[in-house]
Amino acid sequence: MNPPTRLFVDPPQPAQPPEVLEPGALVLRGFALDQAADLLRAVGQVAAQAPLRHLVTPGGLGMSVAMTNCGALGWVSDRSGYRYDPIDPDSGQPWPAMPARLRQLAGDAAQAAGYPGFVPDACLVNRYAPGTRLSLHQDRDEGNYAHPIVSVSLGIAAMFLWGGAQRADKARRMALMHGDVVVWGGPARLRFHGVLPLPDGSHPLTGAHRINLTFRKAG
Ligand code: MD3
Ligand code: FE
Repeated sequence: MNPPTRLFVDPPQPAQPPEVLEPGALVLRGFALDQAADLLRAVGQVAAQAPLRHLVTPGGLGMSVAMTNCGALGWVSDRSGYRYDPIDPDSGQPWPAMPARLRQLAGDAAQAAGYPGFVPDACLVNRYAPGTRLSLHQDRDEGNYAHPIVSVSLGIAAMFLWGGAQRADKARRMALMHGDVVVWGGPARLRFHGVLPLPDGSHPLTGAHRINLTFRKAG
């Protein structure tokens, strides 16, 4: 009999050819799998300099996702709104530099999805604990929607919600597992999307968490 935690660990998924979700959006299952431990070490170094924190929305509520950033720009939210900022408001210092292996992975994934020459200047680190969710939203704070967004999922699998151009459009559900990379660009760039509450579980590399990295060209 396996120990109970084993039941929540995703089976290893070898890298697979890109799967088209809709024009402009591709999922690369297992693309980051062989680098996952290195990526998580790099994220740990970022979080040692710029600790994960629960940002406040303009409405005054604390977000259930814990966030930090690396790169020249970081996404922040406070009572005044959402923005990309070169300075970590908690420390008054620039965000930690984007580790080369993170930038490289994002560029490689974008290339594999048909977006060559993607050089992100922002990497948002989202950490989900059991029960953490991200409600439906669009990513509209970047300067130029011509650039894709690259998303890397690590740790406990989550159910991703992927909607349409309008908030009310019916959303599809898709499991995003450890090592999966999704690239969203072109006509899919402004899709509404979100994440259902994270289930309980444990992953050997992240414990009771899911870590999602989103790479953008924000400036
Ligand atoms: C579809 N993060 O940080 S990543 C976010 O899993 C965000 O943490 C989620 O949404 C997460 O803004 C989802 C997948 C994703 C990222 C950007 C998108 C999907 C997207 C941009 C456009 C359309
Ligand atoms: Fe988003």
